[in-house]
Amino acid sequence: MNLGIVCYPTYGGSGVIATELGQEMARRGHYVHFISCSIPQRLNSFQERVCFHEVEVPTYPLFQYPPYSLALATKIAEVAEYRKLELLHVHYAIPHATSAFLAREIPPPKKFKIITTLHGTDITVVGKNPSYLPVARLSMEQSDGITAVSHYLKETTIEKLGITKDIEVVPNFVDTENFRRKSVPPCPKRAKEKGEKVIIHISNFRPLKRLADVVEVFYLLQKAIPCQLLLVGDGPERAKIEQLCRQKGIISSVHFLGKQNAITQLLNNSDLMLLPSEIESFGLVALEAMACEVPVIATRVGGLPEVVIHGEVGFLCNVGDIQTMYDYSLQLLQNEPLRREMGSKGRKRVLDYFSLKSVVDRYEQYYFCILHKTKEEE
Ligand code: GMT
Repeated sequence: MNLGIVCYPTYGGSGVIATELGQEMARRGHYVHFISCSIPQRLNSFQERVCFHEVEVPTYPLFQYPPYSLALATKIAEVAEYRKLELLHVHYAIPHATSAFLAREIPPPKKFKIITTLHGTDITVVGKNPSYLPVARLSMEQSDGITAVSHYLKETTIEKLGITKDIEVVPNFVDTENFRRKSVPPCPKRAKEKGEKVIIHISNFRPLKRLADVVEVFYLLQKAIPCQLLLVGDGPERAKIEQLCRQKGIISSVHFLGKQNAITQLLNNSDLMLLPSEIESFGLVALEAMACEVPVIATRVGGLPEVVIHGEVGFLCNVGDIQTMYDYSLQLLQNEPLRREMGSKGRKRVLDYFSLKSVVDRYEQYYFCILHKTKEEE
């Protein structure tokens, strides 16, 4: 089939999932057209049947905010017409689902079907905001299919947006060939040489990731055992968190690595992942850690309990409960057999429920189901 994929290109789970999905669909013989404002971060090598279409957003002094949604709609319409798109899969509802709907209205008539995948904040933060809600609801209702990455997100979408259309839950996935336990160069070298434990956190450093909680837990941990903290990613909270680490006198044990591509190397050098988010519709980084046999301590919110099974592959705590996160972290870091057991159960869980092959199979079946749906069935 000729498949279009619209996503955000930056670091972030939705862009990663969209890219991996498109690349796997191309390996399966489909023609895949990525449409985005710049090349998706994980689309970093040539692949047969994969093409990238960049959306240019012209500016004009009158525009306080350049209208990306309109430029995207125009680009979708152009790709749909000239590349004969049969299906357009948009990741993250706002504004992608709206641009897709608009693009289909642009003459000459277009028949491509639209599938919208909800990733989380497109519903839980942005979508339910009164400034966007009516248009988010309209765009979703106009999609031919909707998927959500967790049961939590499906229920929330129904409850908060009053969507009446069927929502298929298709979880996120990870490439278990790439994300696995493997021998990698040590990092940070000093920690490895001294046999210190390594704790990792990966995110886009937005307030909802609660970076300060990571620092507070680490502060207690480094008083109890020799350890270091890897902070991977970047975003609005970074300066504040660096300042917090200086104030607490722990800056020399905290590595602010910024955005990184070598996630598997970093995970393979880590003993524990901390993910204390205020909300998380899925938590793709937890899955990546589990695939590399790294136990995860996360919060009991959103879709995280569908990913991290408490007491099996890590532990779940209430949001902001630093003491419990610390207790579980210390328990794991001081008990290597338990840490390893949870790590291997995490890997097994990923292989059983979240492997690239099985989840892309589900997307592919869903694509065909939507393509073959007749008008009467809609
Ligand atoms: O808004 C964000 O946090 C970014 C968004 C994204 O584009 O990656 O993250 C959401 O989608 C991911 C992929 O499905 C999920 O793993 C994240 O849990 C989800 N973020 C939130 O719900 C906060």
